[in-house]
Amino acid sequence: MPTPAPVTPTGHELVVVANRLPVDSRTLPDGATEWVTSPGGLVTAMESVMRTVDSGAWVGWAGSPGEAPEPFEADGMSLFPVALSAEDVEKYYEGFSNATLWPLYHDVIVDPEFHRGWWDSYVAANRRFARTAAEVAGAHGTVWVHDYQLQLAPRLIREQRDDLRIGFFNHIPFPSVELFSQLPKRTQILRGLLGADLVGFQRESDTQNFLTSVRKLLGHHVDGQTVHVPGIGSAPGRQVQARTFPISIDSAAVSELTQQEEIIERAAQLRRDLGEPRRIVLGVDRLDYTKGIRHRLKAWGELLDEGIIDPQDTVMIQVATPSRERVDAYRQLRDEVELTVGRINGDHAPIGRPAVSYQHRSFDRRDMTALYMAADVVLVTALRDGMNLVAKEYVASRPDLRGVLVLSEFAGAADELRAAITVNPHDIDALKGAILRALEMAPEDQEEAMTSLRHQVMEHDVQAWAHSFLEQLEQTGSPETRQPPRIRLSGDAVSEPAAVDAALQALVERPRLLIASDFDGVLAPIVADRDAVEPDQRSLAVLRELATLPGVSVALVSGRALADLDQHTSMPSSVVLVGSHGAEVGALPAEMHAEVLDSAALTMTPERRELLDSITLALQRIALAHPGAEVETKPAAAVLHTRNARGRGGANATEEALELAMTLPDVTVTPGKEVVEFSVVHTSKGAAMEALSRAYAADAWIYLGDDVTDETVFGRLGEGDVGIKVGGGDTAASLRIAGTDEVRGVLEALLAARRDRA
Ligand code: ADQ
Repeated sequence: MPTPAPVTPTGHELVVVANRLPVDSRTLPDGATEWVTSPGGLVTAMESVMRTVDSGAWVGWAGSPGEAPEPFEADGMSLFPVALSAEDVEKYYEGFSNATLWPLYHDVIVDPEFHRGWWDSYVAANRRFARTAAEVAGAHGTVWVHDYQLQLAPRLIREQRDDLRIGFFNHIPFPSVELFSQLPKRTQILRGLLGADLVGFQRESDTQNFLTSVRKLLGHHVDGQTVHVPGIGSAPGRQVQARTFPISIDSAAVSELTQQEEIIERAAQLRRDLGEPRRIVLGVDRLDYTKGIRHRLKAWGELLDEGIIDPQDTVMIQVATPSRERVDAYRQLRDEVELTVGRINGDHAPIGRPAVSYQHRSFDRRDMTALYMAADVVLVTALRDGMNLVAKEYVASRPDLRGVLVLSEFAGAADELRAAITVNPHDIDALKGAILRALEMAPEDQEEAMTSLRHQVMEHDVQAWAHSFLEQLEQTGSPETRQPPRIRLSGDAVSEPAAVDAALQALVERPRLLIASDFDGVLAPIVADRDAVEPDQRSLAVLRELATLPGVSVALVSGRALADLDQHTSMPSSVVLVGSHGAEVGALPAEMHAEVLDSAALTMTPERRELLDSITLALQRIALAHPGAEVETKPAAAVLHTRNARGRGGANATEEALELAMTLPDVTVTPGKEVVEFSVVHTSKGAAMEALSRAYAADAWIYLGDDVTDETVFGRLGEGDVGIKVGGGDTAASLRIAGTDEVRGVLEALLAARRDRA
């Protein structure tokens, strides 16, 4: 590769975000650094996709701890290195990614470890990847985030760049909800993933597991493969798709290698080196406990012990690539595997030749192909595996239609490679039986099975995989399906009185009517001291009166805590009070409870209580540093008020609070007028109105509001509903009036018209 040319971060059309950059560094004799492309399947897939866009970028770690190198160009792609300190490598990568998530997602083959410090580092590292991605992606570009190390990145990117299409692909399995529920930060992870427009998995069962977790743990509505993520604060609701995209390999390139004279010769040499055995059985894996290497060796050892396999004519090669050698479980596995191989060889190897040839190192592509060509049987006995590319590489390496694949039913590849001999690797007898069946398979049966397997692998290659994911993302993440906030009125010109009148007249004709209003700025003028608020008593009296009319229900929907709202309005029990932007609901008729309250999104779990305490503390620190700023606490939220802060203090405090928000993936942050609310339950005024209107079976509703948080209600206006914005500013409401005096007028007109109708 040529000397790296520095690049400047300009808008890239397609940005891949993965833990690793597709390059490794090499130090030259003169001390300079050279970058060499690392030839993984993902790199190959992306190369073909990157050729179809004007400018592609890759964000990832360059592989050594410490400062990140400057961005550089490689193979027509701009590479943007992300820095990971030695501590990040220990906690984010080896810790939370590989000692917590990896075992949990692979069905707890070993016990997942959990440490709170690891989580903090995982959040911080995800934020760093997300920030770089948000910086380098062009307007309305596409970002594709890869794998379990970066599950928070989709949401963190969206918080900075709502114009982007964001996709996520999980290369490893997604566990059942029962297992996933063990993860202490499970809801944060789900919310992180739901920042994407499209979330992709290897197997259909992974997709279903994810959807079930979203439904059960977040309470979101799931319709087929679509998750309906409710609107948060002023952000509108979104739809997220979950789909299955089984990954593959560059099949044609592998198949092509098998035609090269030099590689054919390497395969023949390999057989000679092993003493021309009649049969060679091969295993190729990263040295990982998920790959079932111990089970395979156990079966092999027993077949030798029982004399069923003769080591004089049958040899096993086990390639075990060094992997994650600083993680305890991996060190232990290596010891066990090497001990077992040593025992088998000690007991059975003929002099000068191994019974198991064990290779603990990396090979280049050409050597790997030669190994596949020489192997009569390949054993893929993973206890759990997202896909397993070795299975597909073996098939692509056999255009001669010879060879047999033994494949674990717990590898994703088993869904597609139906003509393989499938096996449950936990059942050692079944595994021994499968190995023997493979060794004894007649050439014509091998040919039939291999023809079918090749059909699958050659047609569905990694390029097709990448293109189909990106095509689906393009449809899913299109602005039309994203439901951007609709602006019906701009500026501050008020509506014609006749238009307001006509809307009210049409509304009162509906049999069941819901009348709802915000409090501050609508029923009471905004004042500096929130406790000294003076509501318009006539407006409140009219609302009480409306609540007595047949077919009319009345609700007050406010950002204030419920108790606070109650104190300032003194409403009778016939008026429903909704506080904390929908998170607190006052007394309700019993039959409405299920509809309005019984939602997982609203439950105050111990986890959420703990989170709220830490947020309150952090906000109090910010308020202390900016005199005049204050923190209000509510049952499910903490609020920073900056109205009375001096000079730039308010703006600075808000900025610090929003910065804090970035570190809290499981919090709904709602900025309002000189106020930022952090809620640990997930709702909005709009969601509350929707639930109330459904519970009342209202034929239509009217809502009056002045704040940005009221836009979550106006965004839900349906046919026949009336939304009235009080005061200036862009709004999705259909009508605008000037202030609290006009609100009184509207309420009085409603009362008179509804009475007339009665
Ligand atoms: P891995 O767990 O790494 O990948 P796998 O799919 O088998 O597992 O890919 C391993 C790759 O490394 C293969 O391409 C193989 O040829 C290569 N390899 C193995 N040993 C090697 C050696 N000694 N020298 C050189 N190359 C070697 C994760 C998931 C999988 C999923 C992939 C892709 O765990 O389930 O299939 O991502 O999504």
